[in-house]
Amino acid sequence: MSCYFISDLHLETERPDITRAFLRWCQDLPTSTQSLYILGDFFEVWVGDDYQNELIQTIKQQLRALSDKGIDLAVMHGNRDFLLGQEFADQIGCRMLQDPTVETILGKQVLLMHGDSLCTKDLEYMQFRQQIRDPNWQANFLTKPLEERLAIAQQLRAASQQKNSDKQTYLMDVTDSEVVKVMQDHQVDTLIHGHTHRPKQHSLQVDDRTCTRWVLGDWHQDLWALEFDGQTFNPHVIPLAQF
Ligand SMILES: [Mn+2]
Repeated sequence: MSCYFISDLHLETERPDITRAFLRWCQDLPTSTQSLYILGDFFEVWVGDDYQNELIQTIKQQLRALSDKGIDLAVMHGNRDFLLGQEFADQIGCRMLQDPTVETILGKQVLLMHGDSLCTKDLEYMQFRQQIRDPNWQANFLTKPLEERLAIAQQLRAASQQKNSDKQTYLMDVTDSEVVKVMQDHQVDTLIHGHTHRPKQHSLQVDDRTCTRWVLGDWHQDLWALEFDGQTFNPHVIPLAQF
């Protein structure tokens, strides 16, 4: 029996290779799979549950097939798909997770996050994050016509790409002291997050405990999934070209 963790697929129509790899990976999941945790930025953009296209339909059908098989599906917002809502959750049969969330997974307490809230050195982004996570801002955005929402999303994405290309790399990674703080606050020895696209297993000291921070990989070039079997964590990394 295993649980899997993925994030940062950034699914979009322009990258059919990522969709293809994800669909195949889902179909190949062992029947004994207990849970699938999707820790944010699953979609490159999400402008509301009322927006439909072929990609969204295909992905929703696949996720529904997993939950129908009895796999526990849990989805957390990322900084791109933070508008995934209850309608989406009901359609695919998943739980929406708060960021952060502590879950007991196969007997182990694990802290789950998307990861953007750990990048506290990027003050400009933290301010932007506060704005877009504000329920009033979100409610207001969702009342706008679909065309307008798509146009705004397009602008935000272009602005973010421009900013990130100018940004110094230290701003794009987590703040170490913030990691220690969240692990103290939640009294866990394992943290799993994505967002930074810097996949790695980190070992760190929190008070007198040796802790582990797993950073999930993005799917830009490789399929990237972390498996936990109740004892050990195993990353699965497969080049997208193989699909
Ligand atoms: Mn992200």
